[in-house]
Amino acid sequence: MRFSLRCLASAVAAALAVTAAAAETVKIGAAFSLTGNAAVYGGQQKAGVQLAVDEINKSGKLPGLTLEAVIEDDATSKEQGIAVFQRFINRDKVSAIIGPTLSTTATAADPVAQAAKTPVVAVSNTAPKGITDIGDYIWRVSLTEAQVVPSALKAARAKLGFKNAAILYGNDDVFTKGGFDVMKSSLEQAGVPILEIQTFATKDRDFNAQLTSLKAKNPDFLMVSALAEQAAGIVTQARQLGWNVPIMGGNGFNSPAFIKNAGPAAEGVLVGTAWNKASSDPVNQAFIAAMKARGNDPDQFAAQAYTGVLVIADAIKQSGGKGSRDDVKNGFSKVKDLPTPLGKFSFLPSRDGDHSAAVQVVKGGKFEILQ
Ligand code: 1QQ
Repeated sequence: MRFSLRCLASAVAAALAVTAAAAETVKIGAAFSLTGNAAVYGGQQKAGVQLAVDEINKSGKLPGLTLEAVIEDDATSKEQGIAVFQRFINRDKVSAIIGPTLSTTATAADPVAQAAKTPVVAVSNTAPKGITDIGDYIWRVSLTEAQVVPSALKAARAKLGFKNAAILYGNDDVFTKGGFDVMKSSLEQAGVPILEIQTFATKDRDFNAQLTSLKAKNPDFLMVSALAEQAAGIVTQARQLGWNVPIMGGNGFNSPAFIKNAGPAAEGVLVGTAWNKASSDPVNQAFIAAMKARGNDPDQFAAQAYTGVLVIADAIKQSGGKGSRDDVKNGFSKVKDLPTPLGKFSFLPSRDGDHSAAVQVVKGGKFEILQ
């Protein structure tokens, strides 16, 4: 009796060991701004990652592997971004990291991952320079401002026919500064004279001095490079000054939180986007339906974060389905025309993402794709 019980116990133990081996866990760390100035983006990003992980685990796409997302708050801060990356690398032994939310945070945290040979997938960093050039472990799903703004500007000009422009931008943030550089060069290349350029700092909430000065030059078009919270303040204060100039924002405007905070002042504001929410592609439609079923109306940031997980899963598959850090990194270059809510996704030799972009306009309190 005792012998057979022991037999049973060891049989159970063996079975458990087989089960454990059959479902090895691959951890993905996700560092998002859940608090602080960029918190409007982080909640959507978190929901996107969770949905993708659940779907991949259910799909059997990675036989023998279970993905696990470890999601932490980067608090919209460089210091916290570094601390979270260190925990992911040393404590959680993640196979890859998604995030952090802001380019500014990434310039501080990504070098930590690069030094530890831990692959990073940026899903919302859009500063053209200073992200993927950190090193060969840093990859990016999010289109840069250089990939989105020039065509968005062209579409806006075709619609509005403006003859000159002005720019307002935040000069102490890597994304808002990088976005400004692209706006300036795009206007110059399009032969649109820039009548005035004004700046602000991330902590600013009163933009009346800059707006009054810009308004006095009477430009036909205003481009603004700002994070969502400042974007709402800028647009609201411009309209309060009685200035009805057409406004085009950079990627910071792509959050529904911008519309919510700006209210009616947001109407008509244009912004280039990496996610064509109106795309009838079944992958996009399934993504939207699945997010809505979870009570979450997705935005571009959710779609990009979701895509980040799909890209990591595909990289693991392409590299033989094991899921070590180097498997993930080596698999990235094999990701080709992957179906995602953003369209067919591949990486460029620069490790930046490659897929189509779109332009949206605020209409009736919602983003609508400009046709
Ligand atoms: C960046 C951005 C922000 C506007 C979005 C998170 O694009 O910091 O690069």
